[in-house]
Amino acid sequence: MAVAANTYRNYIDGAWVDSESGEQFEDTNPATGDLIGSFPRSTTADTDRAVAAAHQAYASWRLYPAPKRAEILFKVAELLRDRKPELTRTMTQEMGKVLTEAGGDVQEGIDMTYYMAGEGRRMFGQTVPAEMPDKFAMSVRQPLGVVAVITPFNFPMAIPTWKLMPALVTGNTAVFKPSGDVPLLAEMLVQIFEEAGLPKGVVNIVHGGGATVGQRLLEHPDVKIVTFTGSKETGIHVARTGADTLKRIHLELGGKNAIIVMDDADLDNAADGILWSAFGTSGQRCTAASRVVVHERVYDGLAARLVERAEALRIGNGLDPEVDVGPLINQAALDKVDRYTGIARDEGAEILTGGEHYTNGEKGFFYRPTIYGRVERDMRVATEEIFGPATALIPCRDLDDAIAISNRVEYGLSSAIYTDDVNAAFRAIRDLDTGITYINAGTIGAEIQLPFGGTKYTGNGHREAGTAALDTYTEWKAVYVDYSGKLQRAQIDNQPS
Ligand code: UN1
Repeated sequence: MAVAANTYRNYIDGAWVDSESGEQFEDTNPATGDLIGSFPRSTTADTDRAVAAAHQAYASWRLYPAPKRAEILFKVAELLRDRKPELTRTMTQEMGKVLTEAGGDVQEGIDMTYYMAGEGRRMFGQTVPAEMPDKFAMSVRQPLGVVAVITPFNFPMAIPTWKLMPALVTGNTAVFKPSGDVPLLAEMLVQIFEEAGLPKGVVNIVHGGGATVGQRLLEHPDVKIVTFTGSKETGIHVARTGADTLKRIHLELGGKNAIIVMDDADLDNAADGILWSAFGTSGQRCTAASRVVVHERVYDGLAARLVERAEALRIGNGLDPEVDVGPLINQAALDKVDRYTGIARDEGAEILTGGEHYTNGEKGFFYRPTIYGRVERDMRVATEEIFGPATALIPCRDLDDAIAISNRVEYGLSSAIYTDDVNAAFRAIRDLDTGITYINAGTIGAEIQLPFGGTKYTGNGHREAGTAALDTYTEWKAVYVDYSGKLQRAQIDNQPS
């Protein structure tokens, strides 16, 4: 077939190769519609080749001393740091988030890479006393094999590094299938791995659809771990399919994160936190605040501040440094937010601001920052993930009511409370059923050295980031060394009857 100027390939077993399908899909800029490049529409056979390469590479990669694996990751971190300006700009063009946020996404990738490279010299196990004399007992972390890394569009650099870096430093190998909306950033990351000297087959990238590449990864018996960030529906399918070959499944799914604002809160500070959490990245963060649970007594004051500030946000192409809110990722995402505005209206909520497309001569997928007012706790806009620049203001009576409303949804990623009352803050920490809670800050801005993940339908109990991530990519081996030179049995077998 005829190929466009910027035609990219898969990377399998240390070589850049076309898909055997010979087909490509197009990657476009969501702010302008401009073509960014075309990428292979890979097949099951391409996926099998990548898994075979990763499987073969695992035999030697697992035996590399971890500090040596880490040296390569440190080099990757340096290359990411050196290329931060270029990666940032490309991300804004490919994904749409404004330059400062794209820079933050790249920075999170750099931080995670350094952090996990550091694990190459830690990866602590336990040594414990043994029951018998002349016996030694310890535990060590062991890798599992090939990891399928399936990533979303919203953090094109940060999320792949959250998954790839702990997987690799612990001795696993990977097949990476990035979102078809952001294949270029993924490609650039893999180029950096290659440049840093990662041995062939340790990381492979296969572009293409979930129904082909993704599905094959879920079924392939040589894939031992699947790490997936995306929707609840797909996550359930991943878990179900992976169960047939007893894979370890790590899921990072939806959110319906709430910020509570109590009547003693600093309303200006709260309004700033809400704005940033609801409309940053055009609301396309798993951690975005799509609910604000506000004490009746301060409802009007907070609503007025939010509307005024939301209307001052500048919408447009994220390459323009004056712009605060970029486009949504694609037409389907834009349609979904607009559908929810219709639902909010039908359910009897107020549309305090926004609630419509933003055009103003721009071609992209823009939606006005939107606030639904006087939302009742069980309305659909109060319970379903929207993943766009829209948030629901839900009035509440007191702290108990606020916590009950917050916990009423099926997700449990991130939560926040604005209050000056230390007792209320600690009750919220204890009772908000989420994996992350912020006090006097919005719901976004998780740091990479603490566990990231959520309760309920947000996931299946695993965590990314911090040392908790190591649990996803390793399993424990307990080791006993008997240096007595004779049969000692064990304490339980030496008891008088
Ligand atoms: C996500 O939205 O999937 O806490 C990740 C934050 C970022 C990561 C978000 N550090 O908002």
